[in-house]
Amino acid sequence: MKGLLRGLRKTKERLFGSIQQILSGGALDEGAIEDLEAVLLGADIGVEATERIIERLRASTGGAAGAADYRRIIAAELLLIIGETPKPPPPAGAPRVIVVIGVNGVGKTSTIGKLAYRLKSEGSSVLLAACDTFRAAAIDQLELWAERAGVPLVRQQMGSDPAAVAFDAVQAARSRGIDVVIADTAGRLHTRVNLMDELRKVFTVLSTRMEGVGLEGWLVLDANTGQNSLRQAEAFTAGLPITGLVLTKLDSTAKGGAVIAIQQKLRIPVLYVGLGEGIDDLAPFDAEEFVAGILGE
Ligand SMILES: Nc1nc2c(ncn2[C@@H]2O[C@H](COP(=O)(O)OP(=O)(O)O)[C@@H](O)[C@H]2O)c(=O)[nH]1
Ligand SMILES: [Mg+2]
Repeated sequence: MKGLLRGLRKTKERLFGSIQQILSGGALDEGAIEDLEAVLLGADIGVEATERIIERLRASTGGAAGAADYRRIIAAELLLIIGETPKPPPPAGAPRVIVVIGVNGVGKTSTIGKLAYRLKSEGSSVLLAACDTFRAAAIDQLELWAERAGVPLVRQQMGSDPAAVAFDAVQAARSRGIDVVIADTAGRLHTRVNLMDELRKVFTVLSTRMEGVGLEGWLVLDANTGQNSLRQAEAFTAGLPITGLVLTKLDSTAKGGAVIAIQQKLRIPVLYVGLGEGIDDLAPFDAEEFVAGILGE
C-alpha cells in the first residue's frame, strides 16, 4: 500500500531516524533504552504501549542482538498491541448505514467524500445524507463531494432535524436498492449537550424506526492532535455507539504513532486513515503496513 507509506513519511522520518541512530550505537544499554523510550513517547505512541515495548526490549538485551533484532522486537510488539483490537466485519443488515461523527475541522466531510468514492469503486452503491444541517455551507460542501464521487445525496434545508434527514436517506436508499448510506453530522463543540442529544437521536431513530439497518458510528479524529484527541474521543464514545475510528491528516503529522495510543486506549479499531486532501487519499488501516511504515522496514 504505497499510500499508507507515503502518508507516514513524517512520522517515519522522526521515529525511524531516531531509532536507527540509537540502535546503531551497538549495545542496548540503560542510556539507549531511555533514549528509545523518549522517542516512542515523542511519536505519541502512548505511555502504556511504550512501556510494553521497553519491557520487551529489556527482556531481550541478554542475547547478542543487533539493531535489526531490536527493530523486529519493537515491530512485533506494536503488531501485537494493534492486533488486540481487531476490525470486525460490518454488522449484518441493509442498508449499511455509517454515521460519521467528530468535532469541526477534523475531516468528516472530506472523509465521507473519499469513502464514497472508494466504496463505489469497490462495487457498492452509495448515498450520502447531509445530516450536518447546522450550516448551509456544510450541506453544499457535502454536495460537492457527492458530485466528485458520483453518488446521490439526500438533503433538506438548513436547520432541519438531522434524524429526519437520516431517516429520509435510509428510506431513499431502501427504495433504490442502495448498499451504503453515509451520514455527515455537525461537529460544533462536543461538550454541548444538545449536540450529543441530536446525534443520539439519529442513532435512536435509525435503530428503532428503520428495522434491519446495519448501523455503525464512526468517529473521525485528526492525527495532528495526537493523544489530545483522546479527550474528544472519550466525550463522544461516552454518549454514542462508536464502532470504528478514522484518523485523518496522517500526511501532515509526525505524530502518526497516536494511532496506536488511541486505539489501545479506546479499544475501538482504526478502520481508515486520511492521507491527504484528494479523493483517493483514504486508505484502509493495515497494521502490518502501518508498522512497516513507521519503522522503515
Ligand atoms: N492534509 C490533509 N488534510 C485533510 C485530510 N482530511 C481532511 N483534510 C482537510 O481538513 C480540512 C477540514 O476538513 P472537513 O472535511 O471540512 O472537516 P469537517 O469539519 O470535520 O467536516 C479541509 O481543509 C480538508 O481538506 C487529510 O487526510 N490530510
Ligand atoms: Mg463538515
